[in-house]
Amino acid sequence: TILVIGAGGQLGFELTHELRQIYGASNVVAADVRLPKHPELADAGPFVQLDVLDKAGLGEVMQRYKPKQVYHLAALLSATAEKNPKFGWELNMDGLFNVLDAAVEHGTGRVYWPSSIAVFGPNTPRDNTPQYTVMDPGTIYGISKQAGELWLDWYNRKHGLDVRSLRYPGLIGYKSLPGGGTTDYAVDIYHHAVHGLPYQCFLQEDTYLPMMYMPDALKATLDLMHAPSEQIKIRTSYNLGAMSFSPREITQSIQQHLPNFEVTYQPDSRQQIADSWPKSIDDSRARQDWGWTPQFDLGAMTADMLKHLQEEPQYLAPLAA
Ligand code: VAH
Repeated sequence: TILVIGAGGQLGFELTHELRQIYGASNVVAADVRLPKHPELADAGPFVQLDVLDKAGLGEVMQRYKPKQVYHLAALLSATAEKNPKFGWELNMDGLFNVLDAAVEHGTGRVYWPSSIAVFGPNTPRDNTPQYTVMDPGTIYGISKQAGELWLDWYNRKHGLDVRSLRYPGLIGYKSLPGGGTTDYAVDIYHHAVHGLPYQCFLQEDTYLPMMYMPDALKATLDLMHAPSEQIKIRTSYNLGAMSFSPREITQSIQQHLPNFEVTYQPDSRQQIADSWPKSIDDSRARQDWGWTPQFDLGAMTADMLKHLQEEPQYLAPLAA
């Protein structure tokens, strides 16, 4: 059995779907603190309501399902955690400790926990950011991810726990909406374009950020989790890259398909967060250690996103005109 904690989130929903395809729906337990907004989550396979801060509740789920693998994805993302810093720290850290301790107690084979480019900060070299470098994250989310990475490595060394992690760039997919991130504009913009609505972007048009299409993020996660343990040389978290683009460039790629689509720029507090993050990532260690290669560039992502959102309106966000 595989347990996905935070299965209702942007990544969790897609990862649960993918894992159920590979391992069989009944072998993948979806857990989330909120009842599913996507009916598929509970219809296609087992679902449990779980607050990862509830140690006893987590213990019961671990006892009941004895998962061989746990994907712990529950967290507050960058923008949300800045508005709720203490809860952001509590959920991101105490939630991680509860999962790590439960995994050691129940002898879980492998534990996955996502990190982020948010671990880098204003003094980190921003172009082709190396695996090992200055990291001075300025957001609570980034601080929690940096601390969490070091705890993963510690649990690996002290308890032999097979923990694995990736520093995701901004993730973009059509099946699920992001929740409170700084890179969410790159998802929202497609929904507005398909609705035929103009989009007001909360970042400046020349804000370059590392980004990745969801199929690539899922491939990287599963490639990492399926690699033999001896190939995983980094037990904090691997840099992971695919492409970088700015709001102007993603707008132009959409206008190739929808020429009348218009975007205006109204930077908000998320601009400062974006300006503290890398513009591009050196992920040579992921390529070297476990064979990472991305498939999607901006053009391919835009064509695929627009096609799915136009042909499968159930995924289209309901937007006020
Ligand atoms: C966020 N989407 O914006 C997340 C991610 C790199 C960005 O960590 O907070």
